[in-house]
Amino acid sequence: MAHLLIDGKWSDEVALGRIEQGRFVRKESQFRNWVTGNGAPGPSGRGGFVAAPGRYHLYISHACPWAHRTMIMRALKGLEGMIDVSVVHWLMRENGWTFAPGEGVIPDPLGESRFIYEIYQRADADYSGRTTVPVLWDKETKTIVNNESSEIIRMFNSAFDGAGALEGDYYPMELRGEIDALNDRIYNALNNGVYRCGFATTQAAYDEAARELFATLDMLEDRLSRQRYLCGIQLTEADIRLLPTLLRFDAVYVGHFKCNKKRIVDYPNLWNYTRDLVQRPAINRTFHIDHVRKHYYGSHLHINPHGIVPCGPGIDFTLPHDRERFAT
Ligand SMILES: N[C@@H](CCC(=O)N[C@@H](CS)C(=O)NCC(=O)O)C(=O)O
Repeated sequence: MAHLLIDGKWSDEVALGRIEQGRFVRKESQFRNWVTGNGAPGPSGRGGFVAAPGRYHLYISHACPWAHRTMIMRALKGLEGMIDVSVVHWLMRENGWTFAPGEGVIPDPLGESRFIYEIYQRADADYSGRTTVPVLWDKETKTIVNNESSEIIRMFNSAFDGAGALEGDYYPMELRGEIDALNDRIYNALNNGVYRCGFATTQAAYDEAARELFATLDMLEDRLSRQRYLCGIQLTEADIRLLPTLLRFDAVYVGHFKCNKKRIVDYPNLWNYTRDLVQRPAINRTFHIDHVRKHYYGSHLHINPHGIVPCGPGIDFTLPHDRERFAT
């Protein structure tokens, strides 16, 4: 399980969230400032964080689905040359996320941190809380701008548009109501729903989470039988938030989190949709299935005490897909 900083000190206390009546309840992120085109404050937090190439640094894990969405938006918006990235080791044990050497690890170029918790200590010497990824760091004021992935992707979508980002609006005005409603349901039932299944400590809590999860997959399967993307003809933020969970589902959530009523490969539309998206070069280069498999099975020792990583299943994300049958 994950450890915590308490008053700036690394502690053995453990909390990815809390358990209430057997139910897993995720804790909220704490740094909530926004990068904006002109440095004005965003929907929360204070201003002063102007979008400028080279000013911000992103700390991520390739295993983490929340970090994954920020990497997808960064790639789709052409921000790879403007916002550098550090990648942690896949194994998260008693020191939280680390920069231990390993395949695909990119060390911290700024503070030469060994652990992600040091980034939080540097931002706030008295910080208490989880030390999660993703983290968006401001090199100029030397602090964390934001550690909430849903907000980081929102700012990446438009803040850098005047600074050379690629065209494309993944949260267009006319679809916001629909995107927000989908995000809500997909967050509770899927993105966080898989964790609610995997970390439940009572049968009733597990049953409730599993029921919501598969009802939501059924709903999405139906929706995607009629249109290419969740909101119709256009790829949106809702798709970007769904995809990381779909990409991890059969490899990890089916076994490790007991989400095994059906697999994604058993849903023809969801499975074709997953391949349609992951085969795009910008998205493909953000997906590292080895980090995913080794992280979950190796790190959550409370549900997999020996940390054994299973040998399968083999999943072929390169198979052709049939999604071009829809108009775009
Ligand atoms: N609400 C956060 C959640 C991020 C999160 O939970 N990240 C996990 C990895 S998948 C983490 O860093 N856990 C470490 C910990 O809790 O100590 C977001 O969406 O950015």
